[in-house]
Amino acid sequence: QPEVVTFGESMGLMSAHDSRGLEYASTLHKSFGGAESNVAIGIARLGHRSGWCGSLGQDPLGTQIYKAIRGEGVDVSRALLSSEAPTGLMIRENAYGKSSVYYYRKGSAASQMRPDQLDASYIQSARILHVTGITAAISPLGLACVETAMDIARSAGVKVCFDPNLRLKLWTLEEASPVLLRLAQKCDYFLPGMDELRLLYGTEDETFIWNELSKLDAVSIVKGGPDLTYVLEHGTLTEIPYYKAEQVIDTVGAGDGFCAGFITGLLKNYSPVEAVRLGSVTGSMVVQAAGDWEALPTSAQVEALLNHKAHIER
Ligand code: KDG
Repeated sequence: QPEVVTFGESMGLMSAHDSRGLEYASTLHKSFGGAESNVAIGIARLGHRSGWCGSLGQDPLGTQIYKAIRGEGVDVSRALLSSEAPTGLMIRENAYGKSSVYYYRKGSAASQMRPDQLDASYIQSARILHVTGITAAISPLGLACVETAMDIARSAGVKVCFDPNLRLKLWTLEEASPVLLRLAQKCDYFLPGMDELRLLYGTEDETFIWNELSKLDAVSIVKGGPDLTYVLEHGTLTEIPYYKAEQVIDTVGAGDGFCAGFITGLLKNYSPVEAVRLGSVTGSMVVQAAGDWEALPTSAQVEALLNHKAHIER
């Protein structure tokens, strides 16, 4: 039985490595991504039991993703393989110094997942449910799944972590902000970035933002940029410097790596502030290699880094 349950859309991820962008690339690198499966993989690598129960298409991309997530030690016993809809796809390019992603996920299996397909007892027997605003953005059914899962968890005393993960290529800010701010009221740990909060609350005024956050039941963990994370808990604001990455290769997935470390800290009964410290170490390790989840560290790698163990090359 997993300690953490999560679900959301995992998709094929193709990356174009031509500096002129996707239009000119003749080959693509194939992997997969998905914020929630990234978090589930991160938690499993850190030695805790996670379960991912999203929906994939019964197609080559879907079966590859299913096997890869399972191969990482994540429980996929409740994951769905739909014969009616395909696995979603995203293509990333890095052109002229700018990274962009193109989504091909309308009508995907994940966007058609229904709340009645969630196994309530699976969620109820976890310690933590982790959900993100991406699932809320992909379809009305996705939003219904998120709200249903949050309600199931909260009424069973399961803690809810919510990362708004604002994706303006999936919905407009006008659509997203009332929904994401409503979901923020239903969680125990709210994990936005300050940049997202400025957009969601429609203001640059941080005093106003902190005041709004203090009205939530949740502990807010706010990523304040590359150097700093804030924890707002019962009206007390703590600033935690971000663990510095040795080199930055690919920042995508850093937020998920942070969530994986933070949630693992909660499972170890750390305080939110201590859990954020672990999250900042795992988040900073993810950016040191390419890929959304490939560089998520194991607990041994985290320990070696924190204990300054010398690297033996051969
Ligand atoms: O957080 C990384 C994710 O953005 C990525 O893996 C893909 O879930 C994803 C999305 O919808 O953008």
